[in-house]
Amino acid sequence: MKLYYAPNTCSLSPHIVLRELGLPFELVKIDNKTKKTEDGRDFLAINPKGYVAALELTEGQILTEGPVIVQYLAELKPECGLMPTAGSWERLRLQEWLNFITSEIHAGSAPLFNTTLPEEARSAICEKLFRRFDFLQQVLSGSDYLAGNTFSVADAYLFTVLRWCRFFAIDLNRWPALSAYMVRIESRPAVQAALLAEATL
Ligand SMILES: N[C@@H](CCC(=O)N[C@@H](CS)C(=O)NCC(=O)O)C(=O)O
Repeated sequence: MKLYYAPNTCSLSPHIVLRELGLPFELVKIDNKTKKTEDGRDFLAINPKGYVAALELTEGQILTEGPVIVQYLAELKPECGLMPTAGSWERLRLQEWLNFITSEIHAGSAPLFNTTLPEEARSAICEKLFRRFDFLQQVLSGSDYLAGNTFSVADAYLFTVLRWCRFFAIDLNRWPALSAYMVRIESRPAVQAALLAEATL
């Protein structure tokens, strides 16, 4: 498998999951501005949507959309327990988390990367985002992980998008359970290895 990624983006989530599962894979870096791969190929020919993450399967298909990629990967090695069994209530809860992260935190915070955003728009985005953080603070005050008592693909994703707060000058210490969660997830060997490989440590 090949993971098309760009440092400091949402592709870190499937990257972490690949390492947590101990699956063999190759990393291919994308320049998100030029849409070229590091070996000079046109990324738009690989993923016409033009964004990471994209996973090239051994059979040649390209799978996109981070929340779907991590579910595909976890399903390859169910014994690793990164996702509850299909058909269970716990699986639905996990999907509920993935959807919350993608729509409320990922899409909810990504506009803050735009440095020309007027202050009014930034405040409105932060006001809504901080309500989501308040909710996460409540949940993570009573649990080390999002779904159940163990690390799951949802944690790889939440860690990835909350990490962007450093670029937005948002101090996560305002939500002590969230900042403790970030330290907890970052200390995992697979997360350390992914960060090191992307050279963003
Ligand atoms: N819906 C996609 C969104 C992916 C996405 O937002 N990728 C960003 C990085 S976090 C990107 O590559 N943006 C570049 C672009 O849109 O041109 C997913 O969840 O995988």
